[in-house]
Amino acid sequence: MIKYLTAGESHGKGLTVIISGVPSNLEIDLEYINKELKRRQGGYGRGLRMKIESDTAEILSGVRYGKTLGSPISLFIKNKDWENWTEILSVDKTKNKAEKISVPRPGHADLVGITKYNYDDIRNSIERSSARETAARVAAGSIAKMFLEKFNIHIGSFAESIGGIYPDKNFLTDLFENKFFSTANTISIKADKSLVRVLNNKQEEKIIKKIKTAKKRGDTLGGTFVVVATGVPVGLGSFVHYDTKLDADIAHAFMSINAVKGVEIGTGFSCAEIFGSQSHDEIIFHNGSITRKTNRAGGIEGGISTGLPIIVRAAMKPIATLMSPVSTIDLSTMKEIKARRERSDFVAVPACAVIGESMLALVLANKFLEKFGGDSIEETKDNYNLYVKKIYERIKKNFKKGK
Ligand code: EPS
Repeated sequence: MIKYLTAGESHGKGLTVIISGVPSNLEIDLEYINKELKRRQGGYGRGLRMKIESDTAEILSGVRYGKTLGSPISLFIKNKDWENWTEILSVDKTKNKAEKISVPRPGHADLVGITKYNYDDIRNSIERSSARETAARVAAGSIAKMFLEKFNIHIGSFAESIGGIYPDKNFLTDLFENKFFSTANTISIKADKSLVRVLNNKQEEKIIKKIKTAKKRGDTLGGTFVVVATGVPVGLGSFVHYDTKLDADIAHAFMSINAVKGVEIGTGFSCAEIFGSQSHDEIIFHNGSITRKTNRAGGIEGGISTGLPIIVRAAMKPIATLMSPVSTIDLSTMKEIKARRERSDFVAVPACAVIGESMLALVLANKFLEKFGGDSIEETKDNYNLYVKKIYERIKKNFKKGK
């Protein structure tokens, strides 16, 4: 099964990720990985760092002649900005001459980090808690995506709202009514063209205006985003135990993205306000298969995928670094002071949605391999094809009248 580990500081030499459990003979396209990394860097309202970096991955192991070997795949993404931080981020003890930071930013990991790890410099908290780490996750996620695409599973995303500005037409309702698209990547094709990853031009204009206002105020904004996966077969995850549930893994994966404060699957919180009869998806037999009329459950029932699109919605809080900072204390004097300004983004919701795609891909690839196994992609395909072929045959046989 898929496991991955990232390492690297925001202004260190670079980011490393090792991903294990990918079957052999999966074709790896470096261009695909780099395209995903570029998508993560986009969005109106990003900070100056994104002008310095043009993230690309180097594959260090696990791939030969463009195909996976089944061994751990390691990737390295160089931090171009490292050149400007060699002294401050030096691993060498004798070179550590950086001025210590003692003023923690509210909303960031600064204070909890120094408290927990007994650091004597907030810089140590800043480096690893930075969302820069998500570049490594996207590199791993793009391998998971390439794997899933072999089974016609596609993942896409859009920003639903930024700074409270929603579109006039709620695309989510269409998603719940099963009306919106054929494959999830068509959502991304549209969203990729927007400066803020939205699906509506009028909304985009309003959002850009609001981001400009935020910049002028020295302020930041958050928002909500939606990630969708199509082509997911029925049967990933399980209800047998708390740690086997697909929705639990997805919630965990999304909550682990920097600045995410809420996750919903399907109608999420809003289903708590309506009758059951308005909430549950009626089961139908359509075109020779069992499906649902609607998809308010977001593609998961009882911790198991239903075969309908997986719909995840998440909320990102506003970036913690403010150019017009709020109050905090200086830990060297314990006196009140305005928080430090650090170079940062004003808005990163579009990037967060792209990261969400990778997180969902990693969860689904893991659950897919948990179910179908296979040391080579050919073996996984055989197992998967047999399962798909037999699903309805088995149900029909098991429920045959008079059996
Ligand atoms: C980020 C890199 C960071 C920030 C941002 C995301 O670069 P720097 O700190 O050098 O400007 O732009 O990080 C944060 C918003 C944060 O709160 O840590 C990236 O690569 O995505």
